[in-house]
Amino acid sequence: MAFEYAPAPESRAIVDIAPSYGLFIDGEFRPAEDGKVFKTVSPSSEEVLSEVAQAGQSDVDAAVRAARKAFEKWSALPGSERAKYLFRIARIIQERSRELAVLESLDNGKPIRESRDADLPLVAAHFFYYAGWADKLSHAGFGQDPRPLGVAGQVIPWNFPLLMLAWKIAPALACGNTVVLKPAETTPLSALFFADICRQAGLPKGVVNILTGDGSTGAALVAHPDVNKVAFTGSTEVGKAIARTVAGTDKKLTLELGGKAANIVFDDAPIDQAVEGIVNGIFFNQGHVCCAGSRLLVQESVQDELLDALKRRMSTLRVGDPLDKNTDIGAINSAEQLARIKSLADSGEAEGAERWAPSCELPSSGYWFAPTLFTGVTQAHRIAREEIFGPVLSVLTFRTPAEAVEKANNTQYGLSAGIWTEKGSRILWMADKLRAGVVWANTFNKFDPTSPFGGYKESGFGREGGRHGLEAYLNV
Ligand code: TAP
Repeated sequence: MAFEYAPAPESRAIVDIAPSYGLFIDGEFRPAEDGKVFKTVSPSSEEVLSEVAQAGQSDVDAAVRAARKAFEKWSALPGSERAKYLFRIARIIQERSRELAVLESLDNGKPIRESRDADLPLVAAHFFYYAGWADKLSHAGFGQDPRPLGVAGQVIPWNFPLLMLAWKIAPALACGNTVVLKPAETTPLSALFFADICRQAGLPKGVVNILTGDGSTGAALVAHPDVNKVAFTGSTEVGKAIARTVAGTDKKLTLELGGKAANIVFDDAPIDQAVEGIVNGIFFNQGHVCCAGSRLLVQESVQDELLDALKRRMSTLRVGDPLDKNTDIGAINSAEQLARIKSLADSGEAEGAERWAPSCELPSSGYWFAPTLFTGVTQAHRIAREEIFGPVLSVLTFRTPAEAVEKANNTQYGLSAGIWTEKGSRILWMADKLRAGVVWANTFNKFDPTSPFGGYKESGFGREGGRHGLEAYLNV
């Protein structure tokens, strides 16, 4: 039986969403030059939240011009002055974090517990962290006089809208660059609220420009001849197209693309702890996570015990209203993404894997997918090879550590991996052998602004976060 979706009214009142928003160019909100707009919809209710300007080529030109003009003064400011603006932005984000968390949950569909306790604290932490670097760049190990690159064109996805914005904008500004950022079409609102925060912080005009729009806006931005640096997070397919656009130019490029992480459980791992890590690894943010632990590799001898415990735990997960603090799994971000998840899950069954999901009621409107696991998965199955980007776990088994490494590395991707074992020496041996940018041991999905993040193989190149994250925005 489906139930009617009723958003928690008291949380909804915390955020004031305007009926329409313009582009943020040169410190002002303005309509697109050709007047085009698109609607942004809440994936949990299908309610239209607002109408947003769709930037065309002339708007991209205007934003890049504004960023170029602002670059002259911004890059000449002492680092300690740039730091003051970044600290101010970080503090305003903290002050407005309840409002931003509700906004993010409405526009993206993620549970409020995650936007409140994970996304927003990390967003503020990122600005604090890079504010601290702004006056210490000559001590960052990149020579005595590292220089900013100029105008950064940044394109981000919908899974962590404000956090991906922070990963891109904070290091760029700390290093003295100016920015034109395009958020994803389905989650434009938190970037527009961030534009308002830039004004509140008194950030000079043109240092940050926000262009809402679809893929064509992103394509025009990365191809713009006066952009010096391109930073992209999203699908491997679009990342490859961007790499082709940028090839042969002097633009610096970083790509954060897809993943198909192995979460590897050995027979000596504490089962309850591992189950929590598996659940967090694949069901956090509805599985819309590039480093999601979407392939569970379990040692054959503990397979039955682990799967029993995992199914029991999955049966307790609550799917539903993102604004309800008891919700574990929110809405799938868009109808398109839901269709993609359904089609890949169907392929799992068609190819002979066994599908299991706890019985759970899904709301009657909005986009939803129950937490699902597949057993009897082989490495040839599409659900073991392709990024599903949804709450779907594929279970494979192994007998020896060498076999676990071989299976974990048998993917086009190389973003992250998890290991669950009591043996420290095995953790170190595995971490050395796994071709993944991040390897978590006895934990998963742990993020910190001080720690560099990025991939091997088709998961992209360049690092974001930490001291390494500065290099992408400096001439070193
Ligand atoms: P993408 O299409 O790659 O979208 C990412 C960003 O790039 C969005 O802002 C998008 O705009 C923009 N974009 C689209 N086409 C572009 C182009 N030709 N040039 C420049 N920018 C362009 O990802 P998606 O459609 O949101 O998701 C598709 C799949 O990508 C997912 O199923 C998932 O597997 C993967 N994905 C991975 C990640 C990470 S973090 N690795 C994040 C998101 C998605 P619009 O939103 O307006 O199209």
